[in-house]
Amino acid sequence: SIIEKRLLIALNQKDLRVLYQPQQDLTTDEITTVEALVRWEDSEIGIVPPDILIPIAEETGLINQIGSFMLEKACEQAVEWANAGTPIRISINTSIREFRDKNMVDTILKVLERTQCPPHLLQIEITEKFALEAEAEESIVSQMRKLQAKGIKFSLDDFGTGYASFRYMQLLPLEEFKIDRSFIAPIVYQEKTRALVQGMIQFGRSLHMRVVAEGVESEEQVSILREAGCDAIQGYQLSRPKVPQDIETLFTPNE
Ligand code: G
Ligand code: G
Ligand code: MN
Ligand code: NA
Repeated sequence: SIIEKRLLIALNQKDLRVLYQPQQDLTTDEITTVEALVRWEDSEIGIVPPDILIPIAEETGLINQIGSFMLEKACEQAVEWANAGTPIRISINTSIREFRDKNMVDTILKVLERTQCPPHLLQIEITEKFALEAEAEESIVSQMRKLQAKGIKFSLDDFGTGYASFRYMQLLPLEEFKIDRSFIAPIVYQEKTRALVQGMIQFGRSLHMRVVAEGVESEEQVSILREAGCDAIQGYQLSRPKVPQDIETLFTPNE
């Protein structure tokens, strides 16, 4: 397809951009983590939003190249911020398909080494939207363990929307999960969803996992989440995804 052809060109020219969306820790109010989000505006076909880009990249196998590009950019950015006295963790999105690449662990470790990025500044989000084939489970878990042993953290994205939320939670070595924004939107006015979110947070606490609420858009939502013991928030209430220079102003310098 035309999109596939243009995407290949864009990847070869490194003509994709990365925006960063901060997360605020609710105990310290500090920004400790930012999520890296891919953006693509092609000179011929215009803006291709991630919702269209990512599925096409998955079908065509170009998702691995997007993953490498994002990883490299994120590591370079993490090093730049760390050198400036603000060691912020960067969380990148991956598709479960990227783990089918048997070289994934090596690729990640090489990029960390080349960029001199401390592994603890990298987090990898795995979305639970995609079904995990039984025969792939063992391999994914072992790849994750290898990376985890180096200090890389794993987060389960879009929690609550997949086919097997609890299965993923049981199986995968995860430090964190992110409550999908479809659960956060109604917490102020829908008692049932509020109870569900409070339950998810308690569940995270009993598993000693960090719980992040996504899509937080109002101060009322922040209060409910804070009260419920949620660890961190991400969403338009705090900041939209932005270019690095525009979110640096939110960081607290470490002296
Ligand atoms: O930023 P937002 O609309 O822009 O992202 C839409 C979707 O695209 C989200 O589900 C997000 O996880 C996904 N996404 C954004 N960037 C990346 C990326 O670099 N890799 C993968 N696999 N998914 C991404
Ligand atoms: O699935 P993932 O969490 O990676 O998706 C991130 C997506 O959510 C991005 O498209 C980002 O632009 C979007 N997003 C981030 N914060 C908000 C928010 O407060 N409200 C809404 N509606 N979308 C958000
Ligand atoms: Mn995400
Ligand atoms: Na999500």
